[in-house]
Amino acid sequence: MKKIFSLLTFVFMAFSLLASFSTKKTSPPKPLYPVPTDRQIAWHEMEQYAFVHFTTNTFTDKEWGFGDESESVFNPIAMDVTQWTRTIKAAGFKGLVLTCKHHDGFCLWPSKYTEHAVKNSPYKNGKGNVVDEVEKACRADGLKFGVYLSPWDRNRSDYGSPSYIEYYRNQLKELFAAHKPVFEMWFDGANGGDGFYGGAKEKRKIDGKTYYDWPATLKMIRGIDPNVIFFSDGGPDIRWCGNESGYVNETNWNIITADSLYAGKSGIGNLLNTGNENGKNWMPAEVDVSIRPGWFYHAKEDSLVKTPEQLFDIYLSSVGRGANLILNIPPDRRGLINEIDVASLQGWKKLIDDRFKINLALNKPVKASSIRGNALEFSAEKVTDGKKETYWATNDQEKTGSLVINLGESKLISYVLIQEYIKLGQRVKNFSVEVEKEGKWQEVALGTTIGYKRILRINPVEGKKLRIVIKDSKACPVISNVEVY
Ligand code: FUL
Repeated sequence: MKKIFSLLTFVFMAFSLLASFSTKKTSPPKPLYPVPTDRQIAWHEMEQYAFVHFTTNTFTDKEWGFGDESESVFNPIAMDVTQWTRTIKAAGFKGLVLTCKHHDGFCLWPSKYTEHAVKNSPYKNGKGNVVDEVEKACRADGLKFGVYLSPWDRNRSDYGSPSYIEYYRNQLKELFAAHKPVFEMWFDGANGGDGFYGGAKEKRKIDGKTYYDWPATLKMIRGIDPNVIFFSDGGPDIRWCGNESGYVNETNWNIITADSLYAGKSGIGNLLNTGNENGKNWMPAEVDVSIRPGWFYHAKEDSLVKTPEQLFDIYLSSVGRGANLILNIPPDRRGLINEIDVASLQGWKKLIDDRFKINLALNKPVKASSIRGNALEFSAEKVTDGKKETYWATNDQEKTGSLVINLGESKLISYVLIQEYIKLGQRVKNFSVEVEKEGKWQEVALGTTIGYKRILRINPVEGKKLRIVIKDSKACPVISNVEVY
């Protein structure tokens, strides 16, 4: 009798639990515009890729070549681009962006539009094509390939006049026709100043807003390669983060108003670093920083290569704040990534693998303050199911809420990773993380924006239950993932 009674109680409880989830279909939250395009989503998911700065500067020990360097200086004697891509792949990067031409104008491919190129260098007796070799090595190693082509050209006599724009576009056509799909095109904001300019040796100033006629150039490239992501100070797909030191602001909005932005515009560093909560365009930040003080290899900087810990800090202040990281790794004069840089990258990768080894929250039970329409589809457990297309959401009018994750037993917690489902827009403005200690909630971290990914480093603390409190959000929060390490 007792057994039957407890069985009935169990059936009744299970039924009530099921009944508490409404059977009528609850609609998902409406997108909060602006939202990312498909190609921006694909870019967010890359998270980190390498920059490779390589040109005559590597051999002349300069950062900005004047434009009068002889092609004969470019002579990497032990060049092995497969060592670059192997190293980059092993460090966890998803792609590589190559300086096909830097400000000095020297082209790493045998462009038919100039003699100032690798075809007139000793490298492979003028038969080499570094761009092609790197692109092929990337494909072989499963890395995406990206192009940097400096708009500023200190070698060209016609820099500053309309014919240079034609030259620049012809080169883009050459590169994209031969190497598409290109995942990212990097437009540098450094533009104009003194240079060789075909022997004129003078200072030239251009109007960054009008000279390049970017809309026409971008349209032309999209015609050849529809999915390329354009980077510049003014996007349009992704924006510069406003510094070259390796961070975006803790408050990092993926949105900004692009109207008045253009590459090289001065005084916009802070805006680019934080984005704008009420911006009109989805234009997430990319953090560009070098593993060395300079962008090009200089033997005198061998002792200044960033350590694994420094790179880990950069990882947290870029990827960990919802931006993407483009880390520059410049090959040396042999044409190899130097052993010192390789060791540092390996150490960094090991730190990441060790510190984010076991996700303590995976598949753990979660309780939410409320669930959208009480629907299973938006339930709290969606944040620990390991699936990126599922999410927890609240009802439309609820802009606050909390999630309690039960780790099952007391664990040492050092990092908390949170992701918004950005396909529906960026929402969260303010949140905190708490850990339960002897029955009381103790605040262990505070945050503002989340976006694609937010990683919070906390003073290691023991705890069995962890609470994420969304204190303010532009619209109902939509959280797709929480990980705990
Ligand atoms: C800057 C350039 O002037 C540097 O040389 C480097 O290429 C960096 C990535 O962008 O604006």
